[in-house]
Amino acid sequence: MSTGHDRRLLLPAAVGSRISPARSPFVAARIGIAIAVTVTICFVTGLISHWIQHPPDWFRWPAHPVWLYRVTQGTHVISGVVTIPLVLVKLWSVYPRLFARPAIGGPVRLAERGSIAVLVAAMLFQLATGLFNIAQFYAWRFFFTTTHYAMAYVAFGALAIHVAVKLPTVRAALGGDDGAAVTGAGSESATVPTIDPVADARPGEQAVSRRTVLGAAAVSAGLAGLSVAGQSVPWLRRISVLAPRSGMGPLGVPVNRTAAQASVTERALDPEYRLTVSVARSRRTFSRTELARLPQTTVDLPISCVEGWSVSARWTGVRLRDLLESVGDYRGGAVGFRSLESTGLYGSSTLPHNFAIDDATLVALRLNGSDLDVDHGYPCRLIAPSRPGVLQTKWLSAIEVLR
Ligand SMILES: Nc1nc2c(c(=O)[nH]1)N[C@H]1C(S)=C(S)[C@@H](COP(=O)(O)O)O[C@H]1N2
Ligand SMILES: [Mo]
Repeated sequence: MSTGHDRRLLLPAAVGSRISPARSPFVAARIGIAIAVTVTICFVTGLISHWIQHPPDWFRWPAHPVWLYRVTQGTHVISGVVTIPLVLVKLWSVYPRLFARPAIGGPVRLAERGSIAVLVAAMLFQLATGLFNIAQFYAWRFFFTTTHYAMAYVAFGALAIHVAVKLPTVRAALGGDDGAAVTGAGSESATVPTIDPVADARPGEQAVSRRTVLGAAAVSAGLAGLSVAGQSVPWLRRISVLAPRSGMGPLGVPVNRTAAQASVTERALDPEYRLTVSVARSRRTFSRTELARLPQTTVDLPISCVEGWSVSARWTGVRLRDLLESVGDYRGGAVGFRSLESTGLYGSSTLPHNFAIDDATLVALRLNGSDLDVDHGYPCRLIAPSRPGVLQTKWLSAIEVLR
C-alpha cells in the first residue's frame, strides 16, 4: 500500500479492483455541492407551487410580475431534471463505499448507513415521480401531489443532515487538490475506506480521471436541463426532446385535458349554455353572446402548467372585476370558479382577492385572435396572471364571490 491509511474496512475484491481515481472525495464533494444547490432550488420552488395550490393562512403570492409562476415552476422542473444525472454520477462516485464491510456495524455506523439509505431512496423517488409526472405517465396508485410533497421534506431533510455530517470531508476535499489525500478530517476517516488511486488502479488499467467525470456530469446535467427547458423557454423549443407539450395544440397552445376527456363537449357547445355569476345576494346568468357584448379587455398572459410547460398567449374577454360589478356590489374578497366539468381536481378553483381585483384577470372568450377552442375552455375560461395552469379553470359554469 502506498499510503499509510488505516483500512479497517475492506472492500469486496471485485469492487476494489475497479476503483478509479474519480471515485474520490474530490469528485463526490463537488458533485455533492452541485446536488445541494439544485435540490434546494427544486425544493423551494416546489414548496411555492404547493402553497399556491393549497395556501396556508400566512401565504401570499403576488399577481405580478405575470410571469413569476412561469419562472418558478419552470425552474422547479428544470432543476429536478438536472439533478437526475448528478445523482447518478454521485452514486457512481461513492459506489464502492456502498458495499464496504461491515454492512451494518455499530450504532453510529448503523445510523450513518440508514440515513444514506433514506436519502438515496427519497431522492430517487422524488426524481422518478417528478419525471413521470411531466411525461404524464401515472404508473402509481397513490395521489401524486400529496406523496411528492410529503417525500420532498424527507428527501430535503435527509440531504441537509447528510451535508452537515459530511461538511468536514467536503471542506477538506475542496481544500486539497488531491481528493484521495483527504482522510484526516471528518467522521469518514474511521469508518469508510480511503481510496487511493495509485494503489487501487490495476497495472495498465486506464482509469477515468476526475476531471473527465466532473466534465461528463456537467455536460449531462446541462443536456438534461436543455431537454426540458424548451417547455418554458420559447427559443429552446426546437432542441428540447423532452418537452412533450411545447407549442402544439389548437391556436398554438397545448392542451392537457381535452373537452372530450373531461366529458363536457356537449354542454360546452350547447346553445342553451349560461354562466351564472353571484355577488353577495345578486345573481345573474349570461349567455356567451351576452358576455361578448360586455366591454372586452386583451392581455398577454402565460399558461404555466405545474408539469413545467408554459406558453405565452393573447387572451381577450371580460375583466373579472367588471363582470362582478355588472352583477352586484363587489367589495373584494376571494372568488370561486366552477367548471361544467364538475368532478375532480380541475372542477373548481379559488382565486384570492389580490388576483380577483387584478386588471389582467379575465373571463376569457378568445385566444390568440380567435374564439376559444372547445379544448381551451369554450364558451369561457378563467385566465389570471402568475398562477398554476391547474387553477385556470376551463368551461366555466359558475362564478361566485366567497366571503
Ligand atoms: N375544467 C378544467 N379546467 C382546466 C383543466 C381541466 O382538465 N379541466 N386543466 C388545467 C390544466 S392542468 C392546465 S395546465 C390548463 C391548460 O389550459 P389549456 O388546455 O387551455 O392549455 O387548464 C387548466 N384548466
Ligand atoms: Mo396543468
